[in-house]
Amino acid sequence: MALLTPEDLENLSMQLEENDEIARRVTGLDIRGICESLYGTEPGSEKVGIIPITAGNGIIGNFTSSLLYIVEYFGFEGFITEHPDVTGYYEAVSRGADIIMMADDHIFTAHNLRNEKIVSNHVATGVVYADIASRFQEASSKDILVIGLGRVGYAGACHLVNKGFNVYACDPNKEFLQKAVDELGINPYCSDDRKKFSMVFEATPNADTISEGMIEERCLVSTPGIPCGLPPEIGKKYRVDLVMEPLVIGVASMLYSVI
Ligand code: 2YJ
Ligand code: MG
Repeated sequence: MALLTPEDLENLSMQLEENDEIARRVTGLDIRGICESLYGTEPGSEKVGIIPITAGNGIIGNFTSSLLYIVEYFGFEGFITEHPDVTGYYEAVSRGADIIMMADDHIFTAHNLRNEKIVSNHVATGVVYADIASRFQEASSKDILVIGLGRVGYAGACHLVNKGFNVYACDPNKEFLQKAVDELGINPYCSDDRKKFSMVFEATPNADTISEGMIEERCLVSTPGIPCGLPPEIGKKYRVDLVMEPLVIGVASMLYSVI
């Protein structure tokens, strides 16, 4: 997965407003409503301790401050520890954190110390973006396309299968595709199939993964991938509704999933 940059995290509140509006228009629910419905939870008095982590490529400017913004936006109490790493962990627990959030270059986790639930950003992100795609009110059928079957895409595909959708998926990695066929029973999709979708969940770290042959006019594309898989000219030509945002939606999903 691509590492976030400080630039990706600028204008989070504006991006959140835009995506909330699109989500409301195409699914009938905003991000908060989608998370509440997805997990059946609502924030209580949980306190979230956010710990900066220096391992690997180190601290990312705007990362922990963005998390604090998101935590508070969704109605939780939160704080960033003064120290990073193990010292920060000790500080977070000592200050009474109920939920610990921290990320290195490989994994970003939320761990609820009270109920022992733990989730990774990959899984929470895959599940929520897939769920958003599947809630498209103007969908022409229960067929849904998943592009990319890495950790994010696989989690989303699994959620869609469990929700009773007809899941088609593609990935250039034949082993990933075969695993999803064997374990989830998805239909392998290849772009010569001439089948078009009204709901697309895209989960790749690449641009231009969506081509004209895959989509119906006025379809919904839901994607956490940076860069965006939908070429802007195709988005315009097919009047695609696009839900895409670098951090907030995945983090909201993490929080609601551990409470
Ligand atoms: O604490 C910090 O500032 C850094 N150690 C944060 C690192 C953030 N990690 C990432 O961006 C990784 N790619 C994993 C998170 C997946 C986000 N979709
Ligand atoms: Mg992408």
